[in-house]
Amino acid sequence: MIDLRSDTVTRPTEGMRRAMLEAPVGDDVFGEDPTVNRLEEYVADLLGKQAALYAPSGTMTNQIGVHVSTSPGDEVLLHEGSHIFVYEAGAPAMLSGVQLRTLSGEAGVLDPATVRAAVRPEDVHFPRSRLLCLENTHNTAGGKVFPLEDFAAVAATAKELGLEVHLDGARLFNAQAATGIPASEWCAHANTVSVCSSKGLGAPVGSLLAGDEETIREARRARKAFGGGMRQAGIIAAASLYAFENNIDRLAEDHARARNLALGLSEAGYEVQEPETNLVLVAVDDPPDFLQALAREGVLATPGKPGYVRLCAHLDVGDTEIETAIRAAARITPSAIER
Ligand code: TLP
Repeated sequence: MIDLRSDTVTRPTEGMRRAMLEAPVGDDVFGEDPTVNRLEEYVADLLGKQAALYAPSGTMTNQIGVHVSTSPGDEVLLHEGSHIFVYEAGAPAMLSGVQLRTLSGEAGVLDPATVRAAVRPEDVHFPRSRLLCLENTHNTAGGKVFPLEDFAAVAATAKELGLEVHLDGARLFNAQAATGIPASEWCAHANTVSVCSSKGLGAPVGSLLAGDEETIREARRARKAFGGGMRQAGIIAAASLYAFENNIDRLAEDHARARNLALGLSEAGYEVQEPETNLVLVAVDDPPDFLQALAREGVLATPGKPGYVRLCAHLDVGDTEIETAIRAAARITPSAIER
């Protein structure tokens, strides 16, 4: 089976496993795990933030980000296709008692006018608009980069209107690899940033929330409350540290493979959205049916935005697997069937 469902399916490499085996550990709830502490410092530095907090998942770091910037009853503005809205099981309502207000925007981008129009005036009837969540790269848009200038402009509007900004940067380093712009440049416009080591960077688990020291102190409390306080977590944090140290630059290889995949699929007759990073969206009439047919041909993918399936290039697939996947998909296109 060629597994193109997600970059989350990668297995730790030899070097990563060795780093895990050799990691010095302590009790991280006491702040005594040297590997976790090193990882948090490393990532804070990488993102240009004062501090960072290690947590089990991107969902948890997003939810902690939402939690530390809001109070129950507040309103959070975010794109209608954002991961926090679509894929996090209603957690903002469950864990933070906030209301989500979804906004539209091309390719996952929100513009300043849309945000300005959505922010509520001060009035006893209205919820308080408190937080804007942005996502880069944008998953349901097909791994699109949020252009830095647009990001800075919408974040500036949010701040002017008294909102905080949270960046879901689960695949932020893909944006860095695609543009050559350091991840920290986007982070400079956000109060909190969530990044994942378990996506394209290839760690088995682990995300970090970065921000200023006071926010991260609060975040540490929220992590405990959400059940994410871990003990000798250095064992897994070592994999994340290895991922950040070794696997950022190679993301460009995934992007090249995603481009090849897109090209091969469009040559086979598919309507394919041109990838900017490692995600490829393919339009199909009946996504569940198509995914089953593709699986019968030995390739796994997932549903994408409505009417699309998503295929993902990652650390565990090489050029051969991409070629095989193209041939498998070509066998099930209507044009291939007619021939
Ligand atoms: N996304 C997963 C699925 O949940 C859809 C994937 O396969 O793409 N933010 C973004 C933008 C994400 O894409 C994801 C994972 C997360 C947050 C959540 O990360 P985890 O899975 O660690 O909770």
